[in-house]
Amino acid sequence: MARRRVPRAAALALLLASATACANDVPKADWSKGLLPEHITSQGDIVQNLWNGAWVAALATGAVVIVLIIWACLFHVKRKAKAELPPQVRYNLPIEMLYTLIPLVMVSVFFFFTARDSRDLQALSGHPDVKVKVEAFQWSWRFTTTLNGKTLKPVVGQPVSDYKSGPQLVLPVGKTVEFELESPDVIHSFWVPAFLFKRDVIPGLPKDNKGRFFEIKTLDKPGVYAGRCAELCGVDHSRMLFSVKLVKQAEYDQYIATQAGSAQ
Ligand SMILES: [Cu+2]
Repeated sequence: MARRRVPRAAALALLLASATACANDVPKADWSKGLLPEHITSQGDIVQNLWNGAWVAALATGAVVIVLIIWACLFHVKRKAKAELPPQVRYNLPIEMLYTLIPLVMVSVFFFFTARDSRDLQALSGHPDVKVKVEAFQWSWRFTTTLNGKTLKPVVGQPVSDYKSGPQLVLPVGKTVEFELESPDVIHSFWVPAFLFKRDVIPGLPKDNKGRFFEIKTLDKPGVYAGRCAELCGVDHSRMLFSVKLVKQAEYDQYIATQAGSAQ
């Protein structure tokens, strides 16, 4: 029996190793951020705060409920000697109003913060520093950058198994970027986990539909960040990978200069 266990353990180790090798584009979940990955946009601050607040509220509610359960178990058990019913509280108006009002207040508080934050996350300044048109197709991405009235040559990708070899969108730090999403075929979803945000790319949305647009302000966190399609869109959906590279302004100017020859 002992002899059979060794290969099984080895096989499990191999499986785990290959599973983690596939998942190299998954950002590290950070306990200090409530298991969210580190974010690279100022909109990410909003999401992080909403997430933290929701956890605090949920844990506080949980704590109150657990204390009430323990209190009821300890001090309101039916004594064996007394067979009669304890005092009943049916049709007790104040208590029934309390049952209704407390959840109503809790849901309203959640609703208020969610509505306020989704409004802020969808806000468009109308004058972004950089505009990026994102075309999602089966099964990759085409990024077309426009800044200062100039449109650069599109970056077009193809299905890949490593996000680093997928199409790369280069963006400057500390700038506002407006995204416009378009799909010629099926529904995709544009997801950069480090944005703490994703948006479905729905074919056939009218040109002025707000669902096509969103805006971010990049933080000063240069690096290469993974992106993917988050809506099952066909056979090569899982290979619809790309990357976002955040660079300092000087490096971005250089990048633009190398693209200038091909600018339209
Ligand atoms: Cu897709």
